[in-house]
Amino acid sequence: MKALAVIPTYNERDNLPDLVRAVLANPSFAVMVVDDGSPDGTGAIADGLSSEFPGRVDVVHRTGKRGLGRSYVEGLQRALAQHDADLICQMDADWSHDPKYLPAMVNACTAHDVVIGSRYLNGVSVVNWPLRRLILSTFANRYIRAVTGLRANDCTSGFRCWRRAALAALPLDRVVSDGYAFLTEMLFEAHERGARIGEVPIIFVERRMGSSKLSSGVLLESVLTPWRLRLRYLFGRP
Ligand SMILES: Nc1nc2c(ncn2[C@@H]2O[C@H](COP(=O)(O)OP(=O)(O)O)[C@@H](O)[C@H]2O)c(=O)[nH]1
Ligand SMILES: [Mg+2]
Repeated sequence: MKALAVIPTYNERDNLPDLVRAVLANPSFAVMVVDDGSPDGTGAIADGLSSEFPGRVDVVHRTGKRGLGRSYVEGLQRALAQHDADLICQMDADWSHDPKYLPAMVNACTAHDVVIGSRYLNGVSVVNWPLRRLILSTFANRYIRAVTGLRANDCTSGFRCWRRAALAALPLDRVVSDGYAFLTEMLFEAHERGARIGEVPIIFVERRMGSSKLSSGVLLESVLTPWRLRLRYLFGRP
């Protein structure tokens, strides 16, 4: 089965080259980098990788307002429109989502429509996070499960592998949130459509190079989105 890894980037110059090489070490994989005009030149580095691996690295240079959710929408829509991969994965560029887990996720897609690389499947497998961030993330997941009815242990993981048809069934252009809330919203849309959601355990290691783009606006949105999703579920889409 052919697979495509969609990787959003913002200032990931030091992480991207080795990461792309590690993903492409799997012969069935191609990569799409969705760069948001990174000031550190990540976009040009991605172009270089595209020349180094002809036909295996697609690069999207976004302009205008930057955002992780917007980048995913654009990248995933393009993956469906312009690539013929059977499986479409999403992963971060900072090595927190180690490509070594991709084969297990791809395998699990034989029995599931979307497979999550999960930090909270067997207890907690997160390395190098400050305690407050760990508490925030585990609390967020309990909260999301309670409010939305999703059952996955890690609803906010950005490490996912989709069967093409399950991804194509989602109304990507109507997903309005950004950041982590975007990930919850996508999973909720899939759940509403009867997608079989699976999880594979990963050990998530906090980035060593570059910096996190987590912001308080993104956090507030994550608190409100589960309620919006639940209300929409109860009362139908406006
Ligand atoms: N295209 C794009 N990528 C982003 C943006 N913000 C973050 N990213 C990428 O999304 C991934 C996760 O971001 P990160 O800052 O590590 O978030 P954290 O892991 O939650 O701390 C990384 O690959 C980032 O480069 C953005 O606004 N646009
Ligand atoms: Mg990160």
